[in-house]
Amino acid sequence: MLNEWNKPSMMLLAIISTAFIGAGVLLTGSANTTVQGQLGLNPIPTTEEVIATYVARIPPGAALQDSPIHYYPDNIAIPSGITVAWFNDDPGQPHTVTSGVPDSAESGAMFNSGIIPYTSFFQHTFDGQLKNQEIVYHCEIHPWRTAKVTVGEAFEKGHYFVFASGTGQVLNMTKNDRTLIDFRPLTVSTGSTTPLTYNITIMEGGTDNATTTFSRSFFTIGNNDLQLELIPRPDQNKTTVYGPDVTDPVTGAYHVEGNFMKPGNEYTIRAEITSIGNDEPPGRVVDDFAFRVVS
Ligand SMILES: [Cu+2]
Repeated sequence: MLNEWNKPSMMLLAIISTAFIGAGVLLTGSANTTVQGQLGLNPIPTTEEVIATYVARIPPGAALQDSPIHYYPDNIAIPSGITVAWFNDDPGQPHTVTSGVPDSAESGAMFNSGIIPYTSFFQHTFDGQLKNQEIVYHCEIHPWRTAKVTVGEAFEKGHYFVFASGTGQVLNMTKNDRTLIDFRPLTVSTGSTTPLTYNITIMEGGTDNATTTFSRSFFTIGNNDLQLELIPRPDQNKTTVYGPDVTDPVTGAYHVEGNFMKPGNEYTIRAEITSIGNDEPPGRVVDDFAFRVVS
C-alpha cells in the first residue's frame, strides 16, 4: 500500500523513464513498483509536497574518478522559485548533492541531500533569496567534480505573461549553454486537471522582417506556468524537443535543443495560450519578448 508521501517518488519514477529517452509519454506505475525513501532524509510530508519542475541526473559511471560527468547537466541557469530534482541513476552507487565547494566552511550550508541511494532523488527549491547567484555544489563521496546552478533574477512583465529566464534576456554562451525560461500567465489559471496549451514561436530579427526558427505547442497540467529550457546548438542541423521532466501531473520543464538560435542574433519569443482545456481563450493571450544570444 502506498502512503501519501510516496507520491513524489512515484512521480519522479515516471520522470526517469521519460526524461532521458526524449518521450513525452505519461507512464503509470505498475502494481509491483517499489518506492524507496532517501536514507538520511525524512519522507516529504504530504502537506509540504514539492513538485520538481527541472530534473538533473547523476548518470551511470558517475562514481568513477575519470568519468567526465558526475551531474548532467552540470551548468544550469534557472529563474528563482524553480525546484530542481537530482536523480541518482548510477547503478549501485550512492551520491550526494551538497552546496559549496568540497571541504570549505560553506559546504552543505545551503543544502545537503545526505546519501542519495541509486534510483532515489533529492529536490531543492531555489527561492527568492538566491537571486543572481551562482551556486556551486559537489558530491561528498566523489569530491573531484563540482557543478553549478545560476539563479536569475531578471524578468519582464508583458500584458499576459511574466517572462523569467535563468540568464535574463541575454544568453551569454561563454558562461551558459542553456537557460530555463518560465512563462507565467497573468490572466489565465486552471485547476489541477485542466490542461493548458501553449504555442511558443521563436523568430530571428524584429517582428516586421522576422524569420521563424521554431514553433511548437506544449501543454501543462496542474501547472499554469510553462517552463521551457532553451539550449542553442548552432553546430547542429536540426532542433529537437524533449520533456516534460515531470509527467504526473505535467508540471515539468520541456527542452528545446538545436539550431534555432545563434550567437550574435536578436530574437523575439512569442508566447500564446491557445487553449484552456478544450476551449479557446475568450480573447487572444499573447506576448512578445526580446531575447539575445551572445558569445
Ligand atoms: Cu558522487
